[in-house]
Amino acid sequence: ESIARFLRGMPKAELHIHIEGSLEPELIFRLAQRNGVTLPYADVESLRAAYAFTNLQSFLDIYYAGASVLLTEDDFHDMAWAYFERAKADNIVHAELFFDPQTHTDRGVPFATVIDGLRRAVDRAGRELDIHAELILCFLRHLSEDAALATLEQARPHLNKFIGVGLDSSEVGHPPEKFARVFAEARAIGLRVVAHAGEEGPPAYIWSALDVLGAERIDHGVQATKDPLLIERLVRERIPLTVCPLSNVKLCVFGDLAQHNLAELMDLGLVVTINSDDPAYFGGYINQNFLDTFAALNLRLWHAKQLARNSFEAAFATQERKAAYN
Ligand code: ES4
Ligand code: ZN
Repeated sequence: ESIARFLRGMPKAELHIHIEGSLEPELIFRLAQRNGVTLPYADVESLRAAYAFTNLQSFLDIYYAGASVLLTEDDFHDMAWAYFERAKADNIVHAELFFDPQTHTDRGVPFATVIDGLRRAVDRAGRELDIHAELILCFLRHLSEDAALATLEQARPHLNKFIGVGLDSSEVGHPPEKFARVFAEARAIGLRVVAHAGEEGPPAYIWSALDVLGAERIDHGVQATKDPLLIERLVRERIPLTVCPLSNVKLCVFGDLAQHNLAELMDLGLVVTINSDDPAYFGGYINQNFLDTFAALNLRLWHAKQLARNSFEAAFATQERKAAYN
């Protein structure tokens, strides 16, 4: 119907996409073959059949296995380019891509191979698709802060190639405070700061992402509704939440989309955005997230317009660029 057509066609920014989570099973197998990597799955169908998750960790185990086929600069380019072609089809005009260098450097892939392959696709997307994209380096929170500090050192020669840092991977048991020093260092360099918080973890992790890490946006943040004082803070400071509805259902944060609190968060006055997180694993790209969420929660045209506006407000872009988007 008409709302669906509006959602598909409206220009939007995507602010929460793990580029390794855009690796489709077909591309995983093609890269495995190209690189002589053996996968613990016989074919695309049996890999896809393993995509039945019960929580964040059950997903991450398979997500890191999938990323093991990425070895060369071309592999990183091809992965990101496939995402940009999907993004164009969904009318994304601005995208901020998370990447997880430690997943690759810990396998012996040089940092430069990862970021140069991704940058080649980012620059090409600007030229050929008119999509403005940026990279955000995420530290893996299940690893040590020293490992994160070493990664930031490896990134220093490449500071012109990414705009910020984030924090992802296994949340519970790895609070933001664990990474206080590395985020202080990143802020001192002038990098933008985001963090996953309140996906499975408690509201206290959202507080410390803000107060200890200096996060300017919260990735997920859906647990915030458990803490009215925190909601008040997020509203007052216009801290955006990058919400990923299909992800939350696939990882059993909500029983189904009808139970998702996205509409409640919007009604409370939060700057909410809709994003795809790991689209190859969670059942769809950004427009699928919009369409399914709007159907399940019976959202209206004003929600659509608000969500698009929010995505540009929350973006790390110059005021000039944002004005051109709106
Ligand atoms: C992730 Cl859904 C999610 N949560 C935390 N870390 C991640 N890395 C990739 N996807
Ligand atoms: Zn995420």
